[in-house]
Amino acid sequence: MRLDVLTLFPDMFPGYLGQSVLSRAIQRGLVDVRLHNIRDWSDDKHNTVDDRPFGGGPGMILKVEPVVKAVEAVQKTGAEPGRLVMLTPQGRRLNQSVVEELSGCKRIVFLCGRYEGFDERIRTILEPDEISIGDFVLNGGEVAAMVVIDAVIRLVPDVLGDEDSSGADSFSGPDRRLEFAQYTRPREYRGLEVPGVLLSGNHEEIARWREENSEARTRARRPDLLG
Ligand code: 6GU
Repeated sequence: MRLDVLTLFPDMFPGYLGQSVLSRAIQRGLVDVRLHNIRDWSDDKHNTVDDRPFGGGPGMILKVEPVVKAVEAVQKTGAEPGRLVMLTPQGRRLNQSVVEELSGCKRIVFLCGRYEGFDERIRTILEPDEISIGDFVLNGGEVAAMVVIDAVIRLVPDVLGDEDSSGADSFSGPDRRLEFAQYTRPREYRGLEVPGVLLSGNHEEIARWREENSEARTRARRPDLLG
């Protein structure tokens, strides 16, 4: 899978990309991530990418020319333009269904905003798939792009080993429930014991316990998921 990120702050990404699951996926050639600085497509002598809003108001707005040029130039490289995802609190809310949908793309181009927002004509011209990671405001789309990348990459074939496959994750599978409680050694800690059934070796009973535990937790914590 090819991922391109357009941002004013490309340096926010390498630390995150260089660790754990994602760094292994990149090293194994399963994911190819390219970072692009939108400022490289500004054509005035001060490399301006933002300006004050017409009509007044606080903050700065990302300018239409450098952003449109940057996106079009990046989409022209590579075998296909790919899906353009704009990170903004006004987008559709990210959930595991959206993640699954994106994981089917061969290429995704992420457009991260900063400041108070994008010139509206960027939306009109580029018609991006706008995504929000929740009903709160971040300082920019960069962390949101990392969230989307992290969630999508888990679903790319072979990125996770069998050891930590994504099939049993919370929100995965047809029923979209929370995952059951898990335990590892020791069997007892501060008087708290691991449920005996998990030590029984009876796989049928273990499966039933997990099913019930998953349902009970979902009912207690996220009844909205049960419909
Ligand atoms: Cl995608 N961007 C920003 N700036 N804030 C957000 C967001 C995105 N999703 C939730 N809040």
